[in-house]
Amino acid sequence: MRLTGKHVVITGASSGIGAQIALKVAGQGATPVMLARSEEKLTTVCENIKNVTGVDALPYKLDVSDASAVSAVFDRVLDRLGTIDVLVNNAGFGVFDLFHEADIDEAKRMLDVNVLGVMACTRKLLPHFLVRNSGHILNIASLAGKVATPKSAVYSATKHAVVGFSNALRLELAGTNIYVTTVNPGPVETHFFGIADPSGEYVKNVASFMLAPEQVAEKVAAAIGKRKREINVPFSMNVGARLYQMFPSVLDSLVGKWMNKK
Ligand code: NJP
Repeated sequence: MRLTGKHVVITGASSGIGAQIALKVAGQGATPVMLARSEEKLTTVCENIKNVTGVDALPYKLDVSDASAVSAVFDRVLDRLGTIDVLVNNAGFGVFDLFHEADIDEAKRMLDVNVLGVMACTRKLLPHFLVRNSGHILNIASLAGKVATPKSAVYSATKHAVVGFSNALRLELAGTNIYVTTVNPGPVETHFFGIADPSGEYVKNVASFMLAPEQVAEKVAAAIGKRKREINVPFSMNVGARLYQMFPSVLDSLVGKWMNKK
């Protein structure tokens, strides 16, 4: 019960990786505070957590792209619990398309949720963490935030932004007991692909790399309370990402076509 008594706020907790993180931290004694737009899905996930762990997770309806709603919901959570120990910025979505066919309103929506949503939640909670000189922010970015691939220009841009934002924040907080961890998964089997890849083509092409959301959640839960810079999974894709960052031109010409899986 490593996380007993901890209050862990998770955005995008109504399905996929967020729901699994909630289950894992509840299993380690924490109270998950579950944020998402769908109250119905949140209720189902909270019932499952109660059945499996006996923990009462706390659901709150929130669209993270609405900064004033973020502020109001975090105030309500703080009024109720007094403290928040951990923030997992997980809410996000992707749309895979060629940029010349992209809908710019959809691009804006992706930036609003994936980037400004992360910033709004972090900005709201950071003063609370600073007063207590304690806290952990875990941002679910992506290996797409390290290596951009075709048909994900906007999605990759949002995740590069999350990685850059997290890196700067970590340096700003270096003299404190507030940790910033970036989580960069490859493909994970969740509802994400219902929006990102309705044809199923990408999912088929990356089947051998596909992670279960439980695997990512396990690593996230294990990192809580530790000064860990990044979680990069799966191992094979992380090796590829590191090589890419060292030799981008070489890899563009050698495996650029192979990287086009969408
Ligand atoms: O996807 P999914 P994942 N405000 O669709 C919520 C990243 N990632 O678990 O609002 C608040 O099952 C939505 O809830 P609802 C990915 O970019 C994934 O895979 O009720 N919440 C749901 O709970 C994302 O950042 C893969 O519809 C909002 C959750 O977000 C994170 O992992 C690979 C919201 C999405 O759950 C979790 O995605 C990778 C809003 N405006 C990174 N909009 C992957 N799956 O392959 C959505 O590298 N949500």
